[in-house]
Amino acid sequence: MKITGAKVFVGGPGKNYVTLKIMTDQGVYGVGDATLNNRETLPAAYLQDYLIPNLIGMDPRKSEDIWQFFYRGSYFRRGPIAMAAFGAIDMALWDIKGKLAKMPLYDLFGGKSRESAMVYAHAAGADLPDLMESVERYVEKGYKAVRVQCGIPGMATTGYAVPEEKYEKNDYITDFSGILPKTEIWETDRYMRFMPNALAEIRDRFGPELKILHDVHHRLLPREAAAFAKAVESIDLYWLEDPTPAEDQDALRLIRQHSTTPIAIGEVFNSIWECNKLIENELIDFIRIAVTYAGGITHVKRIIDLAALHHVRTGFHGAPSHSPISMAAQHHLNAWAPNFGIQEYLVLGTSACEALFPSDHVMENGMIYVSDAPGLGVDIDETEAAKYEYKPGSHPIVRLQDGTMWDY
Ligand code: CS2
Ligand code: MG
Repeated sequence: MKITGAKVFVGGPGKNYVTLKIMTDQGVYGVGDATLNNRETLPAAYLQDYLIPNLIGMDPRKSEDIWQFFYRGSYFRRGPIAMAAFGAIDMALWDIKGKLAKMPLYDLFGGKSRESAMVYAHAAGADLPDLMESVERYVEKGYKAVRVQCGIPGMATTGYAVPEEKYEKNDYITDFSGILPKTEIWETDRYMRFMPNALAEIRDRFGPELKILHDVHHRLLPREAAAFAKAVESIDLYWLEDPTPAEDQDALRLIRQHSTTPIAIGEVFNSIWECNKLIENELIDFIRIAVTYAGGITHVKRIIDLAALHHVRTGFHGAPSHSPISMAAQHHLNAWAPNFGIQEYLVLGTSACEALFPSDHVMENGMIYVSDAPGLGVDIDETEAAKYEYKPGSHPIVRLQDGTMWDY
């Protein structure tokens, strides 16, 4: 069996999805997602210029050897661009494998450990009353877990809490008016004074059952993060996410020494080597890696297995940065993983997005029901894909009041 060709599509409704389709000499094909938010043309070029020419003629069933060929063979490896490109190939090869076996991927991984997987929604508000209404709407829709982000009184910009209407329109964080980023201003002191009390009010209003999550988005120093985690301990958060940038894996020890608040980290990591110490030293509770830019199913499965040994549960990244293809890969992993925790899930379900990526994966009452179709159970409609092209855009950047550059 041989790979005979591969195509890359860039574009989509309100997003620049990067989609790979791998064709074989037996008619079976597979799809993969290489979307790297705000840097989308780079994994596309990596695939087109370097990887696809090598793929032609390879046996698509050898997904492990092909993964090793690209990872070890590229010499300058790892990093988000390469890992997104390897990840897309890997997803497409697993899709082909499932179709050949006539089995959904979760069965190839070891079968379902659960019938449905819990997701969390994003509630946000310009201020606390606004946020309460947003949470209320999700609770009414049946969500069991909600991430809460709030504009901070006195802070010049509220970008930290992306307004809910933006998700529905699927334009989330990226500003497509040009390539130059807008600036947001961050003030740690105001945040530290306001947010713990706001979280306490949310807990009071919604009671003990609701799972409450909060994303600090890498904005605190390790000592501040430890103080914050300690201050919110009695609120019983499901998790506190990215309290500090985690390039310095050892710095996370300080948070652990001061608090039992569960910590979730990993959405910007691309390999096991960026989270192995965090996991082995049991400094986090949830690993936020994504199948899209962490080398696909083959590599992420290794991370899940390492995490399972250390009581770390999965909480895969699921912002609309990812197309329904990598979300499908995560639905299969979530159905199987013995150490599944929760899945982030943002409204991807616009009708235009569903037309571009048809699938039978279902989200209902805050739970995902994985599709039983062979392989990934999601496709790309090429007629729809032809309607879109790449649109330049940018994330905002963040500065402190005095102009100091900070973490987005
Ligand atoms: C966020 C992301 O979902 C999350 O937890 O941290 O939305 C993140 O801001 C984007 O993926 C960046 O592209
Ligand atoms: Mg996050």
